[in-house]
Amino acid sequence: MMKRALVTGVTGQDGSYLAELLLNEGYEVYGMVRRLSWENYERIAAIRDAITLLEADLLDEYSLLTVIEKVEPDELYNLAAQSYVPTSFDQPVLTAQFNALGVTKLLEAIRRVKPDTRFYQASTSEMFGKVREVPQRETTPFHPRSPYGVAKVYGYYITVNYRESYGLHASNGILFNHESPRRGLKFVTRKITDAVARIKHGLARELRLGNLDARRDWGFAGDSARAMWLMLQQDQPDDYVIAMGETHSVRDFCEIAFAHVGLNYEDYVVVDPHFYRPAEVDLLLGDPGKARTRLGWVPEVSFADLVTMMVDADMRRVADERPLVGGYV
Ligand code: NAP
Ligand code: G4F
Repeated sequence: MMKRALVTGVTGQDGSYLAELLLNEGYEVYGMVRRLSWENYERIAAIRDAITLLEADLLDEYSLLTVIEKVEPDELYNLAAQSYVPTSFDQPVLTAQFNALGVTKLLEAIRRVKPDTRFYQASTSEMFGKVREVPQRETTPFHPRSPYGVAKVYGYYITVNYRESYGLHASNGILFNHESPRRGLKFVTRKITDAVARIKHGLARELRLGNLDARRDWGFAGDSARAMWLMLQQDQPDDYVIAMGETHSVRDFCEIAFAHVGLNYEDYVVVDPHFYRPAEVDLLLGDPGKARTRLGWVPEVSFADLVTMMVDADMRRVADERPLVGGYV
């Protein structure tokens, strides 16, 4: 019989890659979506007919119970969240309701309806925040620096707690930043690659950014999705850091992205304090040793290839947006 997987956040970057992977692995795939006034299914357009979408919201525990009763999933991947760190400073309560209490609501629904469901929680390197050691590994203490990070620490520990209290097969993936051409346009990598394409096509003159010295351990979202799936294939639930094991600054990212189309980032990037954060995460560098050894997880896309993949995709997309007549400079 086909295994059934339920993915919350299926319309997001990671949800779309994970749903594709699960289909390729032969799963019956269900995606949880919230009702919006306008459907936002662009990222899952290619697989829309191959998956089943069900409406529910992390804020509404009854809708979660109903979805789990309907699907009876073998595996549930909780990727839904308010995922943008700056928004968490502006909407700290809503962020906690989605990213902290939402996880409890899902775990409790699983416990009541189908306790043998394997559960994946999308935890994050933002929990390390003001880092206590370098590189960060599964045993590194947390020190979150944003309401987003604080809420995710709650989500992490409630997952551990349901595993320890009720014996649920519940695992945390502590994922470091992962990007792709499907990344939201506000996140720094995509903001840069979109701007590179617009500048190269003569549609923009500058790119305004905040802290160019922040360092991240950036990988490819498709590689991250494989790690999520591998975690739920293990006999025992556990928590894993998923990272590339290398760190680069925002400035490094700009340099490679602009150079890929023959431009010098220094001619276009303007530092704008508007994009500084009340508290910053200066340096993230993960140690993926446990995932490599226990899961056999090895990323396939390098940092440099990720940057050029994103620039190339935005160059094509922006070119297609150009009007047929009138043109741009
Ligand atoms: P994303 O592109 O922002 O997608 C977030 C998804 O959550 C969207 O499908 C969104 O639905 C859904 N969602 C938000 N609030 C919801 C609610 N109340 N009820 C139901 N669905 C809701 O994020 P992502 O980059 O794919 O990240 C996926 C998960 O991994 C998130 O939990 C994020 O915090 C975590 N994470 C991401 C990274 C990373 O670098 N990407 C690293 C570590 C952890 P709409 O389409 O309706 O908005
Ligand atoms: O791309 P970012 O907004 O991602 P951030 O804050 O690291 O969070 C992402 O990764 C987390 C994993 O560690 C996820 F949990 C989370 O959901 C999300 O996917 O910012 C990266 C860095 C920051 O240090 C920020 O200050 O880039 C710096 N930055 C500099 N200028 C900027 C900008 N970030 C944004 N978004 N926009 C700027 O103009």
